[in-house]
Amino acid sequence: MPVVASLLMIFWELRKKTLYNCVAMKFDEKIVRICLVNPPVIGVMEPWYDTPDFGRTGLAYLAGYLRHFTSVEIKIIDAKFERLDFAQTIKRIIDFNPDIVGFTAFTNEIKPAAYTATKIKQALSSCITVIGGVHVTAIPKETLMEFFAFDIGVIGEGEQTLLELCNAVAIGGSYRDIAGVIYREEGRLVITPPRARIADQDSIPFPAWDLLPPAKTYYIQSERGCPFSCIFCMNPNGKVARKRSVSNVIDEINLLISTFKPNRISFGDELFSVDMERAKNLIDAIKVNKIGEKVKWDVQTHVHYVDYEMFLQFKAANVDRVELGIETGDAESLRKMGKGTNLGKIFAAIEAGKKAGVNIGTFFLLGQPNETLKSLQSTVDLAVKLNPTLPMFGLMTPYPGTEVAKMAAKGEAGYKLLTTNWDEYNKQIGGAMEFANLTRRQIEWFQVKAYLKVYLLNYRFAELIRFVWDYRKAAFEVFKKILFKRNSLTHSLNQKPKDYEEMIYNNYTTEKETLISARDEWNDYQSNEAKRLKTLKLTTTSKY
Ligand code: B12
Ligand code: SF4
Repeated sequence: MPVVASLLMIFWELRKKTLYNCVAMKFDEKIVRICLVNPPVIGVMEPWYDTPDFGRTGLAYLAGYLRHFTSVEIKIIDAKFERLDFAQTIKRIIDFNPDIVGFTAFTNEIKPAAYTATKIKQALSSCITVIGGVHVTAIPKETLMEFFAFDIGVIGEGEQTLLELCNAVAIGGSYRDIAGVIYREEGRLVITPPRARIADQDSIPFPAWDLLPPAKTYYIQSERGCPFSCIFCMNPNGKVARKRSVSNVIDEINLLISTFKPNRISFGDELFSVDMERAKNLIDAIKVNKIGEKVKWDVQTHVHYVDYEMFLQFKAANVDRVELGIETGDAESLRKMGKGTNLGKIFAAIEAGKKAGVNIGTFFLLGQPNETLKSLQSTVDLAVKLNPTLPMFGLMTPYPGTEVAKMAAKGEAGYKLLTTNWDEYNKQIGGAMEFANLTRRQIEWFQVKAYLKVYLLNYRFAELIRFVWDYRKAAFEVFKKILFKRNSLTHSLNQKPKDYEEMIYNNYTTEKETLISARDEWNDYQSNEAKRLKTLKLTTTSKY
């Protein structure tokens, strides 16, 4: 009997203790309110990006992850998708009264994000501002030095890091043990060890699309990463492709279709078919699930990872378009680009696609290293010969973390960096750098000529009219820039608030040298991560 009594006593004490711990957790730990923001635009130049009919995938992923693994109150404000200007965005954030505001930004979005953060800091002084996305990932120190309004930078993949940040804020803990962040402590920047990328992509919950208004298009991500190292790309997701299982992807698409009834599903994957066997299974599953009958769908991939059999499958699954990065018609540039392609592979891929009756989109990038009028001409000639359904010609832009940015900062390959005003870092009409062998005017004329020639020399007159109409806003900006001999596009950015520059300016401009060291640091991270991931057996948790 005394034994039973003692056991009961022990059990009771333990029960009290556990109960106490739970209650204490509830009292000490607050439910964090977090607002995730895609900043507004400072001018609509590319309506398909600046006033998109889709939300930002990265933010939906972060929200989906947070709510799955912890208790938080989350709001997503996608100013571009919701057509909000700065005042409206700022008001919405303030009304939500968050503990944390997390901004996402490509390079051309970093200043709008910083402006919004500055206003939030003024209104809600205890609110913690976090910046994530490719720009801060490429140049973390400079981003925090240039933009004082950001308290914390999240470097690289953000799901786990943001979760740990929220948990730290909930208990008032330190950020020191959180991998992949940069923050200020006693006036100095602290940078923690790099964050390991998530190997099992199926372990990531679906994006929280329900936190945004229903969209016409959804960008989904069936894999992250790409084995190549193109000189103009920092390959943010690393050189080892981490793939979701076919069933996991199909479940997401079916859920999107039944919940939101979109018109289009776009695969945001760097290389949709990097694993050809898996891609073929995925295309088959798309066909079996009759997805192509319910929505338009498109993918981006690489000429090395397609063949006639795959194109036939694409056709059977009713794909709307397969997009391929061609970049240039100059064989020498192709050889040095790090894309692993050549003219032979390009022709073979496009011929196979056409033979199967698939619409092909192609990306070209004008302004390759040591570009000349002759090499530009070969690119235009190639584009005319390939005659893709949708040709797209961008201008080389020295995005931080890329080899091209390093070359431009060093003045190599005929590049001259004009500015680190990130508002100019737009691929279609930006003015971030000059080319030694060509004036910007020449290269911009080539861009216009290239579009005209592909359509006119292939007798596609009606399509040209439709193309010009669809892309009239950007076409008009390019024409204005050429006619008025403008180097910059800032004159078109007419939605900038009056105090835009003054609010952001912090007496610090990112120096050219940063773009040189950034590339080297990024390369180190990429190769360490590639080594780590290659030792893991990257399998997905389920198979279709
Ligand atoms: C799909 C895509 C697009 C889509 C985006 C659609 C959508 N719904 O999101 C569209 C077609 C709109 C697009 C447009 C452009 N794009 Co784009 N795009 C991509 C691509 C292929 C994938 C991006 C993606 O969705 N990844 C999946 C999500 C899950 O990842 P993520 O967004 O990076 O977010 C993760 C982390 O970055 C981080 N994170 C991001 N934000 C935040 C915020 C917080 C608070 C935290 C904590 C973490 C965090 O956590 C997220 C989850 O892990 C990338 C290449 C790449 N691999 O990243 C290029 C890429 C991002 N694009 C690029 C560029 C240049 C552009 C354009 C500027 C092109 C142009 N016109 O000149 C436009 C810009 C549009 C604009 N808003 O101004 C460059 C950016 C380079 C740079 N330094 O800025 C990239 C890297 C391509 C490249 N190779 O150069 N793009
Ligand atoms: S193929 Fe090149 S441009 Fe495309 S994601 Fe890979 S490294 Fe970047």
